Amino acid sequence: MNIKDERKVSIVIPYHNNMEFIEDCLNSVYAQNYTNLEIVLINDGSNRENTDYIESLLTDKRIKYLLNESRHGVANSRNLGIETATGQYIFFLDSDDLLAENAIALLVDHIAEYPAIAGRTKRLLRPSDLEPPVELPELNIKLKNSKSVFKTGSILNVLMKKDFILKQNLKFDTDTEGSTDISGLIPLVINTEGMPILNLRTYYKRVRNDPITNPSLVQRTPAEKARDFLQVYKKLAVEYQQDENAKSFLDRLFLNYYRRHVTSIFKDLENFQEFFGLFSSAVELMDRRLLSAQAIHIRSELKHLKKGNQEKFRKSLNWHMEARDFKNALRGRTALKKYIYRKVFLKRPMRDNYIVFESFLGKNYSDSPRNIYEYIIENSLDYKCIWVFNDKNRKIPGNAKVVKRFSLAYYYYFAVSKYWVNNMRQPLHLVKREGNVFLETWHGTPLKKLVFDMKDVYSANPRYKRDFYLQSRAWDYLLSPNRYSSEVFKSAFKFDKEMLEFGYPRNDILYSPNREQLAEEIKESIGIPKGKKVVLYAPTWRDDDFYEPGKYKFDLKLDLQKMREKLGDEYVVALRMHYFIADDLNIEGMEGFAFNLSKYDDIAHLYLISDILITDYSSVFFDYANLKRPILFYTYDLEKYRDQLRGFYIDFENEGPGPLLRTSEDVIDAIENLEQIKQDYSQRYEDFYEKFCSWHDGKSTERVVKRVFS
Ligand code: C2G
Repeated sequence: MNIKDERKVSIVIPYHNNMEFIEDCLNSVYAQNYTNLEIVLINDGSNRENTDYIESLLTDKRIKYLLNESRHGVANSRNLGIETATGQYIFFLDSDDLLAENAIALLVDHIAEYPAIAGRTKRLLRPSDLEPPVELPELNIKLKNSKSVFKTGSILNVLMKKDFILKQNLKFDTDTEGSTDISGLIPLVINTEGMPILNLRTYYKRVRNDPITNPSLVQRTPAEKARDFLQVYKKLAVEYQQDENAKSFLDRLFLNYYRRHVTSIFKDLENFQEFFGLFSSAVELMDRRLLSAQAIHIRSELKHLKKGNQEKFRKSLNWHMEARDFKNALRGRTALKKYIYRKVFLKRPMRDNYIVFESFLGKNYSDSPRNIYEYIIENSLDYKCIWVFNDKNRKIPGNAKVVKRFSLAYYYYFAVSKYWVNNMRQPLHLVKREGNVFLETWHGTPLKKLVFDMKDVYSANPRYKRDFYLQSRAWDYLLSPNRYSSEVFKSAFKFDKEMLEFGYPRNDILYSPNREQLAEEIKESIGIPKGKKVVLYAPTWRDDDFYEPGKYKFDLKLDLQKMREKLGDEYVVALRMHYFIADDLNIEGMEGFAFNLSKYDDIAHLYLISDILITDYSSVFFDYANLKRPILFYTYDLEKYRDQLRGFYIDFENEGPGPLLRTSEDVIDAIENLEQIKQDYSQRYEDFYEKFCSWHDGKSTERVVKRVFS
């Protein structure tokens, strides 16, 4: 043990029901290169399951474990931590956050004569945030005014001397759930002039990705958080009335809070009275001299609050919100269009016979929305149809109005059309009006786990779960292709409205009586040589391999050269990338054998023309199985996909209707021995068909249209 290790650091971790993150948190503590630690872990009334779990992780001798039978809140746990701690230093860590490996060593090394020191905090949204920066900056220590260090109101990532804590009687107020750090911060603010701040990352603050089922304290609603904050502010403003330093710190916290949150708190008019009262009594306590430094609209709102004049406050706030919206609208064309949408289009009358269709984010004319649309025009139903495409010059059958995605016309039609038909999620900023009917067709039977069934999301968008939840609240009907999917959708999407268990309209074509003739026509239009059989390769995307949200990479691992050598006499290959894949396939030199059909509108046509499907974890095989043709799975990254990225709903390896293959050679081999594979998998295929395809009979579209549109 070196000399500085003689000073013990007590790390205080309050814990309440969180199985997902605690292990990473504890591991980051166990891995500290500063070893003279005492880990005070307070299990604050967790349920049995979580308690068993946490207890199984307490493998380190340096742990002091305290158990509250019922929940008392974070503030109480931290106070208990202070009472229990025997170290010379105390550091608070939240149980979903992580420490950098050298965090404690750095802080202890540089605290010197100061009572406290802070490190740099990095927001943790995705695993890559844990990687060190490419160029590690040189250590740099700044002395900062403690009022500005604590302007966020958080006590995390601060190492404090225990004797200072005891002398100042530093304690956290336990009256509220949230905003409890503030009471503990005040002694630090008023008794330390300057405080050292390190420029190196010591703390990773996790931004949880599931605020719906597992919200953190900061993910509660704006109203819940504001109630706590205002209560804390008022109590402390009275307590520290005579202490100018503390009072000015509190008033600044209040003003910042007001400026940042007032519009979201008052957006919900139901709470107007309550919050008017709460803010009025808070403003009463604030030092009036601070008003002069505020922007004119904030000043006038605060004055009306102070005088208790509701009408004038309401007017000022409305003006504030209108001005803010208008200012935002001037940021650019997109913002302006959204502004016109909200202020003008949404006020136009709704048209009961308008339907807006969109498939795969406007990329193509396909999938169930297409079948529903074609049924409507073929049966001359009295609707005006609007199709959304990225390309405004798209030509499609019938006389639908074509609008470019995110154009002004797009917003107009979304505002006035009663019906919306979409196979994906709609943008969050589209507002569902009273009377709107949203038919969500979705786009496949799930093999890979979805949304709320996914443990954690290593995707490009850390707000995925929250967004998904908000978007799916707008869906009135959700199509289901089989009973199994109905169950999954209920749990994965938390969908509790009407499930249309009619099979997928997109698969009707696979039961068409003239499907042979259709296939010939399609082959000819694509230019597939006559007499050649077609192998369709349609893999899915990888959650962790992207350029930016919605733009994913794909590395073609199928050896086309070898395939041509071995199979070229009999077959051609149709390559069909997932619509998220941004990489263009390079098939130079493969002309006549490989066809890149990634941009082809509807994959159902490609099913019709193919003799074999190769896929991986894509839902395409659930649809393809309707044709009862052979399916091969090219699953070169099975373990990673199954165990790290997604997880599966079914025992794919034992239930799938075809073999799982690891290499291009295996794939070629399987194609050369297709008859054997058909025989080997015939029973499995039948069972699979029964479970996933049997609702299909070519009449799904009719059933859907009759239910939703008449
Ligand atoms: N698709 C396609 N070409 C591919 C892959 C998929 O045209 N190479 C289309 C198919 O219609 C498929 C749909 O996109 O059914 C969904 O694709 P998936 O690979 O299953 O992936 P994802 O978009 O993540 O859909 O519940 C459905 C899925 O689990 C989620």
